[in-house]
Amino acid sequence: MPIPAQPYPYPLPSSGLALLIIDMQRDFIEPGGFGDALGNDVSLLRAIIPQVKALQEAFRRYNLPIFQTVEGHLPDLSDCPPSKRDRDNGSLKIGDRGPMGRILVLGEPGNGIIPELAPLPGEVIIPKPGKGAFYATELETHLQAQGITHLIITGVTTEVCVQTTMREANDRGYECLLVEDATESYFPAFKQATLEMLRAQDGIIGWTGSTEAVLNALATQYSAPVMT
Ligand code: TIU
Repeated sequence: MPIPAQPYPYPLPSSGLALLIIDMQRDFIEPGGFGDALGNDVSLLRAIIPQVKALQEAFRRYNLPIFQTVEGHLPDLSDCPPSKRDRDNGSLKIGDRGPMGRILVLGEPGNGIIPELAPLPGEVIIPKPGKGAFYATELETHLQAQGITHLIITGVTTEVCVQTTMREANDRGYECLLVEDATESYFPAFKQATLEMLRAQDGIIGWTGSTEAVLNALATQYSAPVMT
């Protein structure tokens, strides 16, 4: 059953579907992290947690793959271009020590996924040094190994890491649906513009749709494994 979506229904496949959760890490959602250091109101992003959680639980229920990403750098910052570190004019730069450990460094407390969306053992977490989830990561290797062709995309922030990832995925041939109420930005106008530009021109980059539409379609198309 297709998912009601814009600009037209999204063709839900019988196999090859995965959920991609982008950067739902403390750095962007809690005070004292990278998002805060950049001068943003990080509380805005919390609004989507229930929807991302509902999608995560549904994909688990139907035994469909889930991939989460975290944006972060190696402790020696060898994978952080100086341009990225220098462009931040806040009091704390990437690699500096903040209230949640070193800013945007892999393994630090701030780099952890928020507790509400903690992955289960066996669920893949992709560390990524850039904004896109395909650049310098193992994501595509995982997707190819599992025969994934269709991605339901969620996470933060809409116009930065989420949009970059969806464009990278589209260029690689993946059919992408961005979940409108499961992605958020520090800038509401940027979120709206991103949704519109991605689905314009007959879905030039892909589709957008609601959590409810995705959940309803999943419930119709995939049956939960029988618990014994
Ligand atoms: N600053 C901002 O809006 N986003 C990022 O730096 N990274 C992600 O979007 N994950």
